[in-house]
Amino acid sequence: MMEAVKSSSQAIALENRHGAHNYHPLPVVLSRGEGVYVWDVEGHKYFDFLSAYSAVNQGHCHPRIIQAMKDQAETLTLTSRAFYNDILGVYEQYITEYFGFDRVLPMNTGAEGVETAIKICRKYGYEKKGIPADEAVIIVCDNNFHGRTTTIISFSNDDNARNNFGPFTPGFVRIPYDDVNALEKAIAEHKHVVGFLVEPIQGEAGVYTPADDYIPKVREVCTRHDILFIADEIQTGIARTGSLLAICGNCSCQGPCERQETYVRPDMLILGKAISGGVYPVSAVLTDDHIMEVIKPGQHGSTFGGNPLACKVAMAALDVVNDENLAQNARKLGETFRGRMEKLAERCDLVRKVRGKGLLNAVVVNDTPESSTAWDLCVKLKENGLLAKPTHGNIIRFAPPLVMTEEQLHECCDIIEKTFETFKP
Ligand code: IF1
Repeated sequence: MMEAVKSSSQAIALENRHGAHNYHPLPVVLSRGEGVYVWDVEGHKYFDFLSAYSAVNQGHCHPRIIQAMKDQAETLTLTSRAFYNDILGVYEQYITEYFGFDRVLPMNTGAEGVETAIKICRKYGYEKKGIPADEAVIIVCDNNFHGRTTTIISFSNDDNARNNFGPFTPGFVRIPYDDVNALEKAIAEHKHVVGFLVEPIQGEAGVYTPADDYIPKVREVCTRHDILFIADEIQTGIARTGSLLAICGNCSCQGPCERQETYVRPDMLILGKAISGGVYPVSAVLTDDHIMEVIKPGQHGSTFGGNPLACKVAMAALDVVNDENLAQNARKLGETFRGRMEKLAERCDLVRKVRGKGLLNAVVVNDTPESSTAWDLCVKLKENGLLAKPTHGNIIRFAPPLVMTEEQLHECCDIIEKTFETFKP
């Protein structure tokens, strides 16, 4: 058994020597997490304002989720789908009722969930709509982020994510985000459109929140043209934006949604990240019988997909979302956060713009995307006890765990304001 590291610098040296350099982390080495806090190897305490890219919505090491994991881990972790087990069916009923769909296909990572949705959508087009073989087209948006598999980066316009990974998967058309006319036009111009894959808020692009009527109009257009509306809620779902799902609009129901008038129901819903509270890789594609039935035995799956451990963890994590009213807390604290950041913008030139929904927010720093200002600000924030990281260039994403209290949020705003107002480039 290898020895634990004794210092942050030792941990960094080990990663630099033995690991792929596929990330450029902030210079902090975390060794413990609890609720909204994380600690580094030397014992310094920080507020976590990234939540592992919105996977730790329920807070680090939530006791109910950890206990569920421990109990199942001591019982049965993985059977593969070669056999039944006594947990998967219970989970499938739980999650389909929780989100209001007939069926779920359980996977592990978000990208696997997106790939699964793409495969189901294409197969539905061929087998139910008579689209000619290999002619299916799925429409996506500029500046999308849906994962990093070869097919998914095939429809990315982020050079960093796709350069030198070709050849790419065909069958995708990209249109401007938040532009329903562009969707209509793409449908008119391409004969065999089978689906539209979209993030209700574009996270990695810099927390772009579209017009309030964008998603409802997408729903209307997809219905009118009999095209599957596929919502990628991997980052925006699970209460992050102040309702159970970002496509819930402004209702604050804790789900399962009573189909309030502001709820827009997609044909396929893709979930990941906080579906497990960041404790275990869990993703899911939810849809209805007439779509999911195109998948027959042996046509899709994965070794770990729907394993008993994942199912137990996910049920506990989703219980926490409901029982602790995380969507309502995210909505309330998000308004407080944006209010304070907007006041900061009035007195601090460094803040160009604040945007977001619930506790998925971003501050656009008043400098060029090529500048290191956003990064330098995040290093200062770390020194002041708060961890956040730029998305692209000059945009800092602020996304704390949804269990944060009002008092803790104000303490974090104090840190952010102090850091911005004393920043020396
Ligand atoms: C990284 C951020 C990126 C996602 C949406 C699918 C996936 C993600 C809307 C894939 C994953 C993660 C991946 C991670 C950084 C983070 C991220 F936006 F959340 F910040 F990259 F854009 N759909 N997002 O956000 O899920 O396979 O990762 O489980 O790759 O650097 P995954």
